[in-house]
Amino acid sequence: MDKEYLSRKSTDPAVQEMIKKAGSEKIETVWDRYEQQSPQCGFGDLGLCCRHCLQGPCRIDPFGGEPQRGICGATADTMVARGIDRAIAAGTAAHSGHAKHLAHTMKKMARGEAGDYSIKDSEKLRSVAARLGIELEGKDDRALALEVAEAALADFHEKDTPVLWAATTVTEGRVKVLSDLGAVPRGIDHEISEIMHRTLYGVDADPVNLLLSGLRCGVADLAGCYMGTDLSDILFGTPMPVVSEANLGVLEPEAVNLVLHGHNPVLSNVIVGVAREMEEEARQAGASGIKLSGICCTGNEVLMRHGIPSCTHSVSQEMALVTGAVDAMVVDYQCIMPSMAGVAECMGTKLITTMELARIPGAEHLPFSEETAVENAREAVRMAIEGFKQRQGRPVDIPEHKSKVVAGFSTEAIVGALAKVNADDPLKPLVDNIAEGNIRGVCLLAGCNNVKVPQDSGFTTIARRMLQENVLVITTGCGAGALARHGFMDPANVPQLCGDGLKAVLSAVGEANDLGGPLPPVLHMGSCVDNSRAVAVAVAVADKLGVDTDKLPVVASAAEAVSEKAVSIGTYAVAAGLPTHVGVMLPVLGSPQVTEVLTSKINDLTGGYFMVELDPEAAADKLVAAINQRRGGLGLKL
Ligand code: NFS
Ligand code: SF4
Repeated sequence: MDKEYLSRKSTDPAVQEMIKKAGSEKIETVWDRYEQQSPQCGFGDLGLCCRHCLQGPCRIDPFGGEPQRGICGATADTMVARGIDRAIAAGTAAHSGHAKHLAHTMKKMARGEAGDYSIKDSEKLRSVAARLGIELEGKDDRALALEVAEAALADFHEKDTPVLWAATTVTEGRVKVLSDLGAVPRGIDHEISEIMHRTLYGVDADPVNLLLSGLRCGVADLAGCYMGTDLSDILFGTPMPVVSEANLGVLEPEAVNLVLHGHNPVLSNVIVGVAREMEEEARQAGASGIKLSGICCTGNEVLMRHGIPSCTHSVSQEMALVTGAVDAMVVDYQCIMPSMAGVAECMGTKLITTMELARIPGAEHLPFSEETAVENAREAVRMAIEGFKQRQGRPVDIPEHKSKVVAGFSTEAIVGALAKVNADDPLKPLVDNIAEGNIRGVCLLAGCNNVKVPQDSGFTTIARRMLQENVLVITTGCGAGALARHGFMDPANVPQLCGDGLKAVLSAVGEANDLGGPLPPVLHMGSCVDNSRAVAVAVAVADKLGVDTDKLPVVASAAEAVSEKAVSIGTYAVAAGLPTHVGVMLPVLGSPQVTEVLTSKINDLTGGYFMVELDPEAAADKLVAAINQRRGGLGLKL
């Protein structure tokens, strides 16, 4: 395997080492299977195939030849709009399913049925309850938590009033814009289910009407994400800055390596606590201790709250197993490749599924429930210790690469850090620096690593350019993972990465907080549901300036998107009025009408729009141009 071949797969040197190893040991990886799938179907790529009924599959000639309609008469525009709607619904179902799980956990906790959980951030509980319009007077935390959990669960079904987690989380102006468009959701599950209905055989054929319901579902996705963040913060604590590390080099050959992968902190958070108590058991088995690390968004959750290092992310998840050093990997749900079971078997790793809705053939299943959380977590740690014993005598290959990471930038942490600069008016320093141009704007880098993009290259290229242009970069999900592994969260790299204006701001805030140096170049805001935190910051800045979010010099980018969750997040970014870049092909280009709506016409309605740009340098140009245009609109100097 030559260098050029490897750098087309991943730009992470640790991952490259493991791809080489996988190649020499004939372990099949995601990149091998991508080659086996190539060339991929052009109809599918463009969104021009339909399987929504049993008369299909139908497809449409993108070059204007026959056929131009499906058997039922559906046009390219109808098919593409239906397809993208279903992707938005699936993404929304995932985020809000995660939030619903937390709501049930919180309800059980409040009723005394889940004794392993408690309220970790009572202040956040009170501020969320107040935002929802719940009366606080005379209520203790438990009673309030029950009301918040019930309000959360009530947001799922159809009701006469808007979804609370949507209507109370955006600016007042935005509520008006979305109401006028008919894009305020009335129940999260209701919007998902309505999309399944209208995209059924012979229901909605009007592309614009379809897209509008997709937009409304996207706003429901914001609600699901925001709820997920709120409830996690209440139950597990609101993240504050922590120092940690990222990349495969965090694995320790002498320790019990237990990797946490998936999304929901409801299990992983308990494992973190339990593992600390079980160190002695690990030492008795001959280990130096228990080394926890994370993958994907579960990794982000435990990094943000506990400083647990990140192992790797998304497309390179198999590579963690290829090290041979992982004793057990505990997964919950979402973004876990089914192939993990095969690689785990090859390497002698225990792959442990825990959730009823996410079982993987070949994995061991350890049923998890909130009522028995600590007991289940202990069992998982014991399985890892057992795995460690079985590993003895087998070789391991742990790449030496790892980067220092300062993470934990929740909205509260950012406001807290700014309050050290101006206690009376924390947002003033941020707003002033934007106005003066020390900070040109804000860019959110979010989403996954896609096998079609050399891993991390989209994120690092865009981040580099943004930082040079003095754009404040905030990040979530596997994008945050990418930037963490490449040193973008190490404050020592501020001088070489950031332009002068941004450098001065990061240094001033760092100094005011006695950090002994600047804030890191890029701020890690958490998992993908925590894109809600980025919305919260944007809404706070907009309210402070007295404008709506579509006027702010704020942009978003999912340079290496994979999951349907990225599509639903992109949709709410556009609904909030943000220019939103996607770095891979969306399956919409087969419909000129849908493409035009999403990339331009929607701009007249919400002020946001999608930009599809596969070249990250060109994408960076477009993002900077969009920021400059917004600055112009606010009368700020360029
Ligand atoms: Ni987001 Fe997080 Fe990663 Fe993509 Fe998957 S882990 S929820 S979907 S792959 S960023
Ligand atoms: Fe074909 Fe129409 Fe059925 Fe889709 S819904 S598969 S276009 S007949």
